Amino acid sequence: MDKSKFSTPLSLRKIHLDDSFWKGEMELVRTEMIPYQWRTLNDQEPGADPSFCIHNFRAAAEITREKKEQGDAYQEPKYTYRGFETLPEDPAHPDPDKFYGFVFQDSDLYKWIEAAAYSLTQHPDPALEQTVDGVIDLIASAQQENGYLDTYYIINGMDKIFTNLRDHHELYCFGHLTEAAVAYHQATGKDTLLNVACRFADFIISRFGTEPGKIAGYPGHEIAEMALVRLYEETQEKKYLQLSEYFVNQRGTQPYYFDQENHPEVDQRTKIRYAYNQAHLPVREQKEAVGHAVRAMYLYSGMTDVARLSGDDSLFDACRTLWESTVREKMYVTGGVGGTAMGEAFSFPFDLPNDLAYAETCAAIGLVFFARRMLQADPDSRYADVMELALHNGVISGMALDGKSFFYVNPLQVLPEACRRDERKKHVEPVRRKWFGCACCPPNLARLVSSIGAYAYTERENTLWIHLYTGGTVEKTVGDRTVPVKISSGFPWDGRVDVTVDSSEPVSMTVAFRLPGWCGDDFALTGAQGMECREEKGYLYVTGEWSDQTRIHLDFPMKVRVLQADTRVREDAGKLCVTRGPVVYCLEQKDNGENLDLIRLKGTALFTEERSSEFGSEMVMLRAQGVRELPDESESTLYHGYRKPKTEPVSLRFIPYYAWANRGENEMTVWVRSAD
Ligand code: FUB
Ligand code: ZN
Repeated sequence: MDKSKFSTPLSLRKIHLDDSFWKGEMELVRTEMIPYQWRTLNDQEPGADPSFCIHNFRAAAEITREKKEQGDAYQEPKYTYRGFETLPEDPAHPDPDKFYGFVFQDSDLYKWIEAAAYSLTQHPDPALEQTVDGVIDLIASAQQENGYLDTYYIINGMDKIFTNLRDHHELYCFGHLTEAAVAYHQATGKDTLLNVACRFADFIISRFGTEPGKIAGYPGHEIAEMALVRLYEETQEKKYLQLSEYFVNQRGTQPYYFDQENHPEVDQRTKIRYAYNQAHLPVREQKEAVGHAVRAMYLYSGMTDVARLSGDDSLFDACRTLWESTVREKMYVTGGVGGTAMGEAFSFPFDLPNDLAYAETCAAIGLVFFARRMLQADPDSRYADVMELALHNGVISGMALDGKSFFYVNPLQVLPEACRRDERKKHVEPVRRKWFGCACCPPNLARLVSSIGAYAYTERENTLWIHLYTGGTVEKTVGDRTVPVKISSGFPWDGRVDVTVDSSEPVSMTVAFRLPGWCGDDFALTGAQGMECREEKGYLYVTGEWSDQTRIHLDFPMKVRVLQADTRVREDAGKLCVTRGPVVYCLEQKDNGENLDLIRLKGTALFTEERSSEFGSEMVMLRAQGVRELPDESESTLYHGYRKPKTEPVSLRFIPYYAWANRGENEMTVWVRSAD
């Protein structure tokens, strides 16, 4: 690894976004999703599946209070398994002392706090901050004296904590707690939640490890690995990095830890599927992205962090291999990952069914985490290309344009009738839902979108990397000076970018501009006279004296690109996908009539662009001529002898994939049959 290229995201407090696209998405999170999700966490949103999240924290806080009051006299309830998801008999009248929802319900609140924290860095909001402070006090009051914090076990019985790492999610909830704590500390300087996270982390350190008497396990659902790295970076306490290293290095070693656990409550007939948890091999020996896709993405992200901070080449080699496996064999053209609903998992290489896709929103989000971390360790624009792709397609397809409903699964082809009548597609929904019993995706979207600046730019000493052309002002620290760097762009609809610096005094620095893969070498740079320009791994490094006289202009032409898949992707054989810049397009029935599979398009078709505000904010829609195969009315049988199909010309309208299903239930397809 070349440590001189390592970079870190800038503090969000130094980034002030103002572009119409991502700032618009962030505003949606701030004005709609954060208040909406707060109501759902409190079970106050009519028509949304109940969450019971705040309910559980209240119940746990009450137990913790009683325990403190009663001391040794307190009688701990004996743990009895009541199901992976527990629901009250009467949802309107939950028992105030009981735990409800999935075992990992706590994580939804932590993700919401994280989203609120990022939002506060961009838009101070005393009322929101007061709400967050209040719920942080509730969380802190639920924490046990020894630092343990997971409402599921606090309520159901502490005698079985850390006994089912494979399926229960204490370390996952800890990870989300930690991410929220760091984010809130960075946003507000307040440390109540950070102290809660540190106390829980210290308790975990006291219980985990390979020494006799300790638990030689690791998380069944990863995230603690990357969260601990953030905790280390925030507190500079090496022990947190060491715990993360331990979790990474211990995974998949023999004897398999999950075999040693007792899983009385889960299906004993199924042999443990180690790969589901990425625990089939030590991580350095893993060559293929496998198992539950969100877990995989979170693990690989944590591995990449650990590799960078420990300068571990063998670990980074494994990250590279797993990256290649993910993006060369197992990623949808939308940046979605997870080809099968069975285990919410990766399928085998090139198995990427469009209509059966899982492509969970959280998995695409995880791919963004992984990509940013790869970029931090190795600034190569191929990682940023994937990050940009996932963000503009498979991630934000997870939320409605009004921010009020969500997809968990992001298919690339939908026939609404199949969603209703085909058991194999029961995970696919033709319209977004207001909320989910398992609501991992909506608050994950909120936290990612509201921290987009941390993905757009990273820095090291006097170098600022621009990975995404998100418009705004970035306060770059150069020596003892703060230099406002202004980026103006019309991305993702317009590829022109202007960069200026607000400093009358020249400042010596480098700005590294990503050269997007989708425009190849077809870009133009002006305004860099007198600067040193050097291209490396898809970045253009412009070094020199920057001042308010500097006007860099870049033009990345956004031409329509018609893509074909690798021939090994059987599902896409003979099909085409329309893209423009980072945006993937689809056909919807609303614009193109039903039976989208009868439509054909030439790879050389000419496209016209249509700027439309039909969906609220402005988007570029695309139009092209295609043909539609006509039903042969002379035939009455299901099969008939070959006859050249009759076709009629048809004017096709493509809309951005992320905007689909915002006009009610209808057919949709990303891949269109080729007419060539
Ligand atoms: O297990 C926690 C979350 O719930 C996972 O990340 C999602 O895939 C869903 O299963
Ligand atoms: Zn999810």
